[in-house]
Amino acid sequence: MTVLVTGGAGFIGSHSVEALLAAGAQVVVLDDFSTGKRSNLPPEHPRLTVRSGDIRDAQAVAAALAGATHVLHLAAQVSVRASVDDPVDSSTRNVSGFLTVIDGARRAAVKRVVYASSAAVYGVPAQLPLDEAASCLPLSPYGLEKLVDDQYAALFAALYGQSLLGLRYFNVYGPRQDPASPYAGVISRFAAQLAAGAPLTVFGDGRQTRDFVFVKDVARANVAALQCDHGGVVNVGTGARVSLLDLIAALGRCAGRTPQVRFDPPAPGDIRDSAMTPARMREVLGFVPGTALDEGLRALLHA
Ligand code: UD2
Repeated sequence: MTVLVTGGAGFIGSHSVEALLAAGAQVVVLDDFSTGKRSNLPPEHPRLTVRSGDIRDAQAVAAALAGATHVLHLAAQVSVRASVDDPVDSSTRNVSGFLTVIDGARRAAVKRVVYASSAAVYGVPAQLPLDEAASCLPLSPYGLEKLVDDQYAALFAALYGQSLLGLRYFNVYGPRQDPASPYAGVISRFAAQLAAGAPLTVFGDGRQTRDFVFVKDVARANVAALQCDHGGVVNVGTGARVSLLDLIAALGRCAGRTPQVRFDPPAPGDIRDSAMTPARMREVLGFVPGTALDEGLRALLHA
């Protein structure tokens, strides 16, 4: 297969490119390098082409699609908070950009499109663990944009017979996630604070829970999703629920020292608990994440 990976120089993208190259695929990366880095990708590889371009530019997308059999669409404005600060800019990337890519794929008669949706579509969980039939009431423009993407994908499948699958990632962590951004995920922030000898800043009491999934497992899920032909949406996580206090204990074990912790007021709009059921992920992708939390944290701390 020849796979166009949009956002291929980013965090999840670059790990996915590695997994696709290891699986023998031909890979074309399209990235605007706003947050992605060329250095996240192998310097040279006979089956890798890297192009600079914007997913909102239909010509750039069409050019990158030449010869592609599959698309892995990961390019996006990935920050919930940035979407709250500038919802218009966020929607041009996450809705118009998304539409430009799936419509380009349709015109190019690409066989299969897999794209990044998000657990953010669910909002405050009506029940836990979340399965894919749970109600969706997003709390941010970002969550709404991803939900609109899921609806566009369903519509394109019905209207044009296109093969599309959305992956609703839970809390992805691992090497190359930028800790510097104010929007960074909690694990990359804690890892950076630990490395700097600074206290880990917990928002709230630390008893909130998340499903933390290692980025190389997510890359494997992406490859499996390209190789199957199911449509709709699939939750991607581990099925486990980890509190921030558990996470801090695990970081301490992996670093070989007890981290200092500072408790700050809870973040506004924070969800208390998040958890997914892995049933559809197993059934549709035949995929089970293989990386235990301690193993993933060690890989991150020693990256
Ligand atoms: C995740 C996703 C977000 C969206 C959302 C959907 C990441 C980075 N973000 O947000 O894109 O999909 O899920 O529900 O995966 N926290 C601290 N200290 C810090 C940073 C965070 O205590 O320095 C807390 C934070 O208040 C929250 C938890 O850690 O309770 C996880 O925060 P996060 O920003 O990593 O992820 P989340 O679940 O809010």
